[in-house]
Amino acid sequence: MDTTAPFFWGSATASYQCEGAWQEGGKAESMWDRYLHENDLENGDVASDHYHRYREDIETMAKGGQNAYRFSLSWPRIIKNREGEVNEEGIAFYNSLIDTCHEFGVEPFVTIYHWDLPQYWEDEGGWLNEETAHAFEHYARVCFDRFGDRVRYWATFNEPKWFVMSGYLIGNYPPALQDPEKCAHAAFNVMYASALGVKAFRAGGYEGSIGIVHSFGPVDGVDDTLDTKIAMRFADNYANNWILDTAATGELPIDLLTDLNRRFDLSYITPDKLQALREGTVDFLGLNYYSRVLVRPYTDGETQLVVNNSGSAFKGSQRVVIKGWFEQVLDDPNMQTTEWGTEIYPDGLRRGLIEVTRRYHLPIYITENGIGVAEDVSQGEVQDDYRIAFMKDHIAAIKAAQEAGADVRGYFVWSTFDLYSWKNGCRKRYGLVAVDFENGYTRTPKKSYRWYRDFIAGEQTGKPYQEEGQR
Ligand code: BGP
Repeated sequence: MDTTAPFFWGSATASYQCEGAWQEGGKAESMWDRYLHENDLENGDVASDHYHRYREDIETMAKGGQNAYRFSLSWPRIIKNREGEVNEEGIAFYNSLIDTCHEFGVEPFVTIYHWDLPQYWEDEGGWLNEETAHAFEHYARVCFDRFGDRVRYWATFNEPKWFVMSGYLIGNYPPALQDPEKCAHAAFNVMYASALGVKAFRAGGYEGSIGIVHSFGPVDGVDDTLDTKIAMRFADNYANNWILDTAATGELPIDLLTDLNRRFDLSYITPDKLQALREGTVDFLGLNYYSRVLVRPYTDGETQLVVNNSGSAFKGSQRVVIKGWFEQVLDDPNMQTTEWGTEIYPDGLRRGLIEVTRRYHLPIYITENGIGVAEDVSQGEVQDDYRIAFMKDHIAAIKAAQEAGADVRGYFVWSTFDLYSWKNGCRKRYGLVAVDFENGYTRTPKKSYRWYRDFIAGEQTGKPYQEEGQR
């Protein structure tokens, strides 16, 4: 890995959530296009119109002092069909986006898969079909071949846990299944695909480094009892270890496999695939941090997974109970939460980073961190002091972890500008820059954008940024 690279202060997006242009440039249909259209749900057909405005967006990032842009490539924009034919128009679009990054001195940090599976693979069973893993390997190789001369930072997958659990267990994302056995199978195929992608990267001798991005939920327990310790281990396996252990060490957690093997047919986990996992370990970990996982022992009842996709009306309605394993505490009245019920807990990041460092000894990038809020963008600059406070507290947690030995090399705010927030729609805004979805998709930087710009300038000049009044 390049140890001379500067610390990355950037921000992040994902193709489906920001590009729009769902039928332009020879793009094939994605599973999200199909699912949202068929169910008549708010969709990303236009999203933030980044496909047409990426130049303005990258220029704004650069003016904001950001030196890296984490974005994802759209598989259905790049590969036309199951035969693996390349869509040259899609390649041209990303060539231009990558070149624009370099023109403005912004390092492209590229995620190969951020959830927009081509529908032509979903039609064949999607992540339940091992062929999809091989198709991913082909797609990844096309990306390395076509963009590898200008991209030095790659991530195979964004958040396997989140899209696999949501798609196959909770059922609020496509393919909208609620099936624990299929969930385990999809999870394995995704980790296998990731390892095949890493192996292809190494075999091709491409420059740079490759990692995976995980939705990091460090686990805390309500007390020090043995029952809580056991529940914490189950929760850690569920929330973190099947991704981090597998990607970093090449080994799935054996106690998790033992438990799953008692319930399900795992005969698809063959020795050759286990070997591929061992050979496909990553160079770095990308951690997306939104919140910790506070755990108490399982008491009784069926598995329950309820996610708040609606904002304050359903505040407090979230539930995570995995039968026989653990219950997540989401109803503590002392918790500070967002309107969507996500706990705000910066110290989880500090402790989590120290623990991940202790376990894996790998370089880490914080590939997403941010707060989703319903904001009025029609009244000039959004005064998002809450976002500034959120970023400050989390950056302070990262610095404390660095002092304790964590090798953190970058921080990416989610998100670069307002975009489509999956099942929450465009109401849930994370951007440093406001997008007026109702009025021509105009962009207006928020107060947090200015704060981040001044903060970065302070970091880069070695004169740490101080608030007005403290100078
Ligand atoms: C992560 C995803 C992003 C993004 C973010 C915020 O899980 O990688 O794609 O959406 O979370 O989540 P949400 O939009 O559901 O609030």
